[in-house]
Amino acid sequence: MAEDPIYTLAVHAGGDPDMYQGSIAVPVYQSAVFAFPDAEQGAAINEGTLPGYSYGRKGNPTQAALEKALSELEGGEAALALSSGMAAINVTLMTLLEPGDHIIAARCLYSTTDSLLHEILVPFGIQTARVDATDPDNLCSALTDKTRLLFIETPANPTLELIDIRAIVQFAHAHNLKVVIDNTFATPFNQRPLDCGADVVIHSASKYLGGHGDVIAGVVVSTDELITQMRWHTNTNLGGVIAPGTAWLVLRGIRTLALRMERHNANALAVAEYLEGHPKIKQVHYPGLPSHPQYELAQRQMNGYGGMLAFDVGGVDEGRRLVDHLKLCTLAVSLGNVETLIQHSASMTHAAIPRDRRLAQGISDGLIRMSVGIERAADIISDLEQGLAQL
Ligand code: LCS
Repeated sequence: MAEDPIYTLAVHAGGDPDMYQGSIAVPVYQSAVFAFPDAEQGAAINEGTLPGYSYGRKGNPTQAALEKALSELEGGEAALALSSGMAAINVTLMTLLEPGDHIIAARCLYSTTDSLLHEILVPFGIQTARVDATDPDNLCSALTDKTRLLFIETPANPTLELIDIRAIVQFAHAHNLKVVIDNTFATPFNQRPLDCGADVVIHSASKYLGGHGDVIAGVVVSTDELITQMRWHTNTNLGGVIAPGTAWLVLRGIRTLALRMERHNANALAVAEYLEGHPKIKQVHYPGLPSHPQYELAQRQMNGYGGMLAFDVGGVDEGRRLVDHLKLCTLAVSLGNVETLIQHSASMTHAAIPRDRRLAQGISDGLIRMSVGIERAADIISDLEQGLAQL
């Protein structure tokens, strides 16, 4: 793994001291608007046919540096950085869909993505079918003549369910559908969906890319053609632009992505193995454990298994009691911070989903989701040990 080019790429991608008067850190271009050289070039820059900057909603040099870094890390042609992960999902869907269209999505998704699909998009004439996409054969039964895209998280939030990207790409492309993968949990350190044939990769950059829990940001990586459409058409109208200072923080976070992910991966595996041996834990969900039902797929599809895991302590009461007794692990939603964060999905991130639908997604009452940080693994484990002793 230490031989992976991403170790060098993460440190240098998007930077170019020659472009910024020798500045090794990309400067924060805190400017809302850019002067045109003349009328003819101004008109061309403004409509995106000539490289350059016009108005901050369409781009900014700090944002461009972040986008270049992300497209290189994910192996895409281009990227668009946005104000949040949800903005990235919205811009993608609004670019690829029109009223009357149909989406097939995996059964387990981040709860706000779930409500976007089932509440916000429905009045605009877009319907979504949810399927257990762990078996690609299930996609067939959900297909309609209006289906335009497949939307997948792998690993999924919060159950760590995996989807075989190559298998769903094969199905999708045979039916002329686009494949959109939310790669937030894995990061390009652990998984590169575009290399597996996916059309669009999305991130909540609020998580591992930023890495320090101090930004809300998002990104889409895809082809030049799609990103151009998203930047100059969809997002120019939607307005989910990333702030220059936020773009700078995400780029700064990316510089240590490889090192952080290496440590997140190692710590999460150690915590998962500890939990699996604990008598009060019913089940541990971690793609790096041989007990994960898709362990073989994880080995094929991922370079590392990530910093996220989930485990079941039985019921809602046990779940809430455990998180209340932890001292080092911070009780908070979100994920991908350097600190270990822990939360009870049924009463927190996924509380908005009705119980029967939540259970059908594999999110049991006692499911605890943990974003394992980069602290000393033994300290995280001893905090869990004392917390579990209270149950
Ligand atoms: N995609 C995934 C997989 C996510 O986990 C999240 C946020 C988003 C998209 C949305 O990104 P945002 O707009 O927040 O940047 N996940 C959260 C979670 O599990 N707890 O709090 C936020």
